[in-house]
Amino acid sequence: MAAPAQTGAGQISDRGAGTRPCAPIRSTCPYCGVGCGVRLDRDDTGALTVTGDPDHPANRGKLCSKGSALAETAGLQNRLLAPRVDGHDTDWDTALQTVAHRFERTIAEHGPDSVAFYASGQMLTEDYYLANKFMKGFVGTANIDTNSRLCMASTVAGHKRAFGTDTVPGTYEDLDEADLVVIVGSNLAWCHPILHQRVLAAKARRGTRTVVIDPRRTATCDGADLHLPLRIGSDVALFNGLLAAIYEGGALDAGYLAQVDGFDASLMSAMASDLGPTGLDPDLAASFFRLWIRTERVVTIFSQGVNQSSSGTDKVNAILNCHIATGRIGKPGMGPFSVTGQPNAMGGREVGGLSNTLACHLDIENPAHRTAVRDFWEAPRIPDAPGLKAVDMFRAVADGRIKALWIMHTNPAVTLPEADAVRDAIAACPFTVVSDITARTDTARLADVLLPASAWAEKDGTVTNSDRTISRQRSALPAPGDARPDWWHIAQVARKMGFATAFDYTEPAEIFREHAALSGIAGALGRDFDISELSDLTNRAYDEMTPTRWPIAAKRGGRFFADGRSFHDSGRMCMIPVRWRAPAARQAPRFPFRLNTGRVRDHWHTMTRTGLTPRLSAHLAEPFVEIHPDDATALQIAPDTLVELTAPKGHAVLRATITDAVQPGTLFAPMHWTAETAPTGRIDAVVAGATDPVSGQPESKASVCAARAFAAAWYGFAVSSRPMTPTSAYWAMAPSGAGWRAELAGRAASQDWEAEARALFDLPTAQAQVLTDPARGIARLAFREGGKLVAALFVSPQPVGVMRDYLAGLPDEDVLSGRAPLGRPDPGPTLCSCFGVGVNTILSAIESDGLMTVEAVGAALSAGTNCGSCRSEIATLLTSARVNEAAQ
Ligand SMILES: Nc1nc2c(c(=O)[nH]1)N[C@H]1C(S)=C(S)[C@@H](COP(=O)(O)OP(=O)(O)OC[C@H]3O[C@@H](n4cnc5c(=O)[nH]c(N)nc54)[C@H](O)[C@@H]3O)O[C@H]1N2
Ligand SMILES: Nc1nc2c(c(=O)[nH]1)N[C@H]1C(S)=C(S)[C@@H](COP(=O)(O)OP(=O)(O)OC[C@H]3O[C@@H](n4cnc5c(=O)[nH]c(N)nc54)[C@H](O)[C@@H]3O)O[C@H]1N2
Ligand code: SF4
Ligand SMILES: [Mo]
Repeated sequence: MAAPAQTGAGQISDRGAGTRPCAPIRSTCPYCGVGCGVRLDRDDTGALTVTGDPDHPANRGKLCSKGSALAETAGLQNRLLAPRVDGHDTDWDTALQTVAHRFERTIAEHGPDSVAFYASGQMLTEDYYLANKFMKGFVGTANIDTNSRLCMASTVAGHKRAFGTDTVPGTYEDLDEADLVVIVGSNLAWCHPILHQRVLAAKARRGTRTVVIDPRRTATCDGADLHLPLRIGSDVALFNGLLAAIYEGGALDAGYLAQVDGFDASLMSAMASDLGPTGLDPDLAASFFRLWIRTERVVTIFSQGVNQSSSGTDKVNAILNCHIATGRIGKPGMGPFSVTGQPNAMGGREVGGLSNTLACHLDIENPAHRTAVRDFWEAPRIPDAPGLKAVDMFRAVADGRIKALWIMHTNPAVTLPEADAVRDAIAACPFTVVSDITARTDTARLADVLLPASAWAEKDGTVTNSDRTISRQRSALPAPGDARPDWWHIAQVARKMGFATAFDYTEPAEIFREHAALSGIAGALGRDFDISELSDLTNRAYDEMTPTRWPIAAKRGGRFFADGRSFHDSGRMCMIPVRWRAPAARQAPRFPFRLNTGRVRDHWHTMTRTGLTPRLSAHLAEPFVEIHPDDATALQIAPDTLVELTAPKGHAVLRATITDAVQPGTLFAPMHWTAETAPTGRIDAVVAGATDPVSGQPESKASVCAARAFAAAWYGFAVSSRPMTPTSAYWAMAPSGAGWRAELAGRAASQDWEAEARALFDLPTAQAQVLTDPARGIARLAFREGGKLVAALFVSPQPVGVMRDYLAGLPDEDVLSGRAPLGRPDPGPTLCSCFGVGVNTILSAIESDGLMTVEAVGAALSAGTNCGSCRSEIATLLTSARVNEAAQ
């Protein structure tokens, strides 16, 4: 089978002048922090192809399912093409003047702390640097925070406590050279797929052992040597147990410890700790400890299961303590390794985008650092105390302390905890500016001023990935309409506010040079982040820059901490005594469930890009909640029905996925759905706003809620060649190859399904074929225009049992039966999105051809042979097929 097309349609014809075929351009994937290199090719029709860059050190040519589908998301669908003020398109000058004027007036009347900027780990370093310079240096407030507060803040705080700076010691090569890789609170297989494949390749090549520590059984557990399903929030107890075992097992590194502060207190705390809170079988924990103790080369990967917790910073230090105590840090094949989520989460840390950091890993509370930055920027002022952290920032918006707000490259009305309150706060804010590539987001819909941003393939800059490698993003397409890069939005507003000299940039290279020069000052002040070698890059050298990891090898051997020296004033490493605390929200009879949240394989956050492609939407097409079979039975929740979650501050309705992958009493729901795609699927409406006391990071994985069956009087499945306008109590809509598909449900059945359907599809006159059985509550309707099927609706009192993937293709056949003509099999939900292979197809091939391995499935069906992101799910199907066979 040929490789799937990776060509995006329709980008060029509407982009006007400047479009021409070009030599392959090297750039970086705009999704996760792995930071894979991509090659962008444009043919003479202007169509874009995106392939992996074989020369990039992060991925050596590979891409995961999201990266492989990039070209399909580079079109103009949903793009915001002109600035808008109060809902009306306008010119840039008017929009910029409006923003500058309102910001100036608010500052004049209420002081600089009455304005705020909410930025994003997806902004390029140049954009981010400028946002920080603008707010901290020129507006004069530290009220700039970023969605990295929801993502990396606990790691930043943990690193600073241990190392004196926010330094990630790991490199990707460590994963190739480790003998043990421990994966804590990270679904690496779905969220950092190319790194996961790297770990699996090392396993196949040299027998690397892997351990997964996650309360859920995830795709990452497949093939792991051990899975420790600890209780949510109990990691500190587990790693304290490990530290005690390290001590008892004689695995301390006395030489390294000679340069460490805090060992005795940390050990005492660890010895006083017990494994009770983890709920783990002591033998299982003991085998993990033994493996860790006897394996010198151990890398501990961690991400949101660690960070997004009210004890997130302590979890980070509990992990770091074990590596420091054994001296297993900063040497080949060993070290703690926080993997970053967003493509430029690391760059955001370098520019100091958080409200409690300055720039280049300098500290806002350090007078010498402040003076150095102020002098460098020639800034009129610089705040001497941290500003508001994300959750508090939006509380300040709600209570009126913040009166003007600029949101760039993030969608807080969906992704912050207590999202309904956040949405209402933004709506009530006297002045909100949103810079986005589309107006169709929950946040953009609330903006007073909308500024159109150039998208990923249209702009230039740099990003830094999880292992500190700085890579270029390069433009391959002209920006459509009036879209402009984010740095330009900021520079223009700053200029109009009277800061013309300080924001007199014409291109990103100038900003990058300035950032690199400032890092030299930070380096001279003893900081880790010093890329001043790059401060005199010519424009051409910047254009041609190849991936560069800091510390730049020549200077410090490319590594940190192997020598036991830290960036604390004392130069000593710090172990931090930590004690387990329960998650902030307590389970109670009214809210008996603990709610865990996270990601799915093929979607990126609020889906403004991945949601455009049918291929990526076919893997999981609607919001769902994983619930344990015992709980489902107790609550009389049947498979595929809907579940209603209620929490003190919000509620959600989601499809039930009954599975023992989650523990009894816990639920898992993904974070991706929005008012645009499934209004009751906004899971952050249910998530409480508790935060970590040190980092301010929200506890996105341990809220409490109640669950019950949603009382649906009817369920519906609809397909249409055009977007639909559902109004039912529950709906979720996704693109399909031929148009759109939607799942629907309501509390009361309609008396007139034809009228309902005509309104849903906006087909007042199309020819209808209707089959209803009011007694059984069944209705099936098909609509044709010019004889061609354009829409269909299937209604039933139970979850609708039709062949969804067949119907989604809007076949020109009699579809009222809901099934393909006899003999044509139903492929089922897509598992391999590259080759469009469904679950049923794979299962029947396993059964009929006796396939035993992922490779055999690949050889028979191609599934899993391109990006490989679905390989662990194929392995799970193979296992379950074997289990079924054994049971028969
Ligand atoms: N497909 C996809 N990939 C992505 C993203 C995306 O949206 N989609 N987003 C990117 C971003 S910004 C980020 S931050 C990363 C996030 O990457 P991950 O951190 O891997 O993703 P999550 O699914 O948020 O959470 C990881 C796991 O933490 C577990 N967990 C929950 N509570 C606990 C706990 O108390 N202890 C432990 N040990 N584990 C726990 C959850 O069960 C979950 O499996 O992914 C990046 N990559
Ligand atoms: N319950 C729960 N909540 C979570 C999490 C969780 O695990 N559970 N994870 C948290 C984490 S780790 C993260 S990182 C956040 C992510 O949450 P967000 O950052 O809020 O989500 P995104 O969908 O990535 O939002 C990015 C926005 O930028 C827009 N955009 C795309 N390209 C550009 C561009 O070039 N310029 C501009 N200006 N805009 C652009 C997109 O259209 C979109 O609206 O969510 C957090 N929220
Ligand atoms: S792993 Fe996938 S999403 Fe992450 S950077 Fe690579 S291709 Fe992009
Ligand atoms: Mo993130």
